Amino acid sequence: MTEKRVKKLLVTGAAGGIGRTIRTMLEPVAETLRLSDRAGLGEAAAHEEIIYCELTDKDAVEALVAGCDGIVHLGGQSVEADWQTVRDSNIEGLYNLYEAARIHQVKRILFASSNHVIGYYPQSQLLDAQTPPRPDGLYGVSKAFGEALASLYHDKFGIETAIVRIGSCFPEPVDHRMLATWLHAEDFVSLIECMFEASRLGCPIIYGVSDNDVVWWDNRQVAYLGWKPKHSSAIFKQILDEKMERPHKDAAVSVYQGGVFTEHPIMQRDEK
Ligand code: NAI
Ligand code: 15L
Repeated sequence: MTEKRVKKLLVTGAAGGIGRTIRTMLEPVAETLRLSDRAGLGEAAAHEEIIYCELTDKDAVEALVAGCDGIVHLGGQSVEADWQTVRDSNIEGLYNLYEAARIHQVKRILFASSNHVIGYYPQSQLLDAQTPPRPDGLYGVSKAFGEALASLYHDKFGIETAIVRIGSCFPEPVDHRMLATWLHAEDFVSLIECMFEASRLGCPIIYGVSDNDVVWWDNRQVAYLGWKPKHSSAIFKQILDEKMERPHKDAAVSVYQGGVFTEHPIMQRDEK
């Protein structure tokens, strides 16, 4: 990227696993990074601003978004939990974010959706951007809400969102399922670059996955973004085969795209 298209990029959830990993890699994307979370973010580098913010606090979120021209929204509940926890961060918090974006005329957002929006599809089925949600829990339902909210703010207000159904963004795959779902952090960052560089983004659904040998998701409908993941989970296959037995073919982790998330109960507040 030669000229930085984004002047001030807000990254929510910057203290989380993905946020911490990509923080230093985002420097080429924007002139200034505004990093936000409710958890610790350390010291700000020269090109960074740090603002602590609870996403459920509408006024605080409105102030957080002021002055930004792009958002990477990673903040929120990132695994299955009780309804109140999911609702607060992923429904209320997301609504606050889109309202703030509308008020401050932020035109482009990346929404970190999840493969758990489509977790109940079988691993044998190839999905694409037209595939409707089939969530595997309340967390997946909240991400489906987020996808719908992004669509509404696109149609009504012209705010463009890259809805990224992230697979598994970790340093390496930790089980056989992740050979299909793995997303290398560098590939995620190159997607962020592409979505802010594109002359027209729209509101596409993009599967956030590296160039793995095992393929469940078809990104051809977003080829116009020019995103080409460079990494593959294939190099981890032998290590995984040596480290652990393949799960039984009838186990949820072998049958469903969302794996063990399909087995979680509807959690109550005191059993997180
Ligand atoms: P994480 O749980 O490590 O980080 C999420 C961050 O959001 C945390 O630092 C937390 O403090 C913050 N947060 C949560 N609720 C908040 C609130 N109400 N107000 C302010 N901050 C709040 O999650 P991770 O792995 O970094 O994922 C980032 C995003 O990507 C999440 O939205 C997650 O759902 C999504 N995602 C991640 C995947 C992965 O493989 N890591 C896969 C699919 C989706
Ligand atoms: C997710 O949505 C979670 O945020 C992450 O922690 C992993 O569980 C990932 O999906 C996955 O399915 O591997």
